[in-house]
Amino acid sequence: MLTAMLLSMALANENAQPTQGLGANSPTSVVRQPFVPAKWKLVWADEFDKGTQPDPRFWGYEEGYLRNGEAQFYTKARKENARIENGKLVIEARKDNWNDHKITSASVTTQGKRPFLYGRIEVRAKLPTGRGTWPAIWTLGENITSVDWPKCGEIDIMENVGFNPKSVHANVHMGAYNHMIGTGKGSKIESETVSTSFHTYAVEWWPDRMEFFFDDTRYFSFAKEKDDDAVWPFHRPQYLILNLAIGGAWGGAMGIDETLFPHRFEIDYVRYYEPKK
Ligand SMILES: [Ca+2]
Repeated sequence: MLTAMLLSMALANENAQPTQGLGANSPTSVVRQPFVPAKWKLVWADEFDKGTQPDPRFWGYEEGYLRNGEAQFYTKARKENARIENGKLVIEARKDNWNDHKITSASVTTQGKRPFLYGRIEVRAKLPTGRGTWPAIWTLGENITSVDWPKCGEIDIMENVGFNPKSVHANVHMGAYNHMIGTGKGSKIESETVSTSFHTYAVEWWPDRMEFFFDDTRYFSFAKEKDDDAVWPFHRPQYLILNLAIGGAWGGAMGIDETLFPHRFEIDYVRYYEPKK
């Protein structure tokens, strides 16, 4: 259903579809700003420590070939591509020719199940690496079904591409600012250990701004200019997406190393906090 919707959107609107970061760069100050638990109240979390597959109360699946000309087929509720293992959500991209789809992977989302509006969304994860990988932690507006992309707004909490494995990207997209028209807003930070260690990727979303974190470092901020959906659609709920794409417009810009499969994107938890009053 979602596949058909996104495909029809793509056809009706050429390339106007969620395509995530694509490397915008906006000036922003980089500051150390450790998380202070006393200032926040945990209101929801998935620690991925129960069951064998993502909890269907909170998570659904995108299915099919969706966007950006990516090489993977996203499967629905297939353990080989998305499973709970050792307290982690493992999203695995495989070259397994399942149902004649050469490369399979998963994209799990909270669409219609767990909306987010303001607060801190924090995801602890270890990224895959290798040419062609494109893991992401991001959100889209729940109203995408009525207003389409980019008007629904998109928050890219983390994107990384395997041919440039040290760079962690944060971006936002909306009607007035998005990469399709060369006005994307975002920034990046460098790390040597995103594929060897777990790190925390977070956005702190306020009614007038967003701040993006890699561990204890704030490396991108985006402020609301005015009350106008074109520049700030972020007064409405968004849903979270965790996916591992292979190839595509950005991830595949330097090709795909097909000798490296399977690739694993491991997510230790998702935690959602509201600021204490
Ligand atoms: Ca966990």
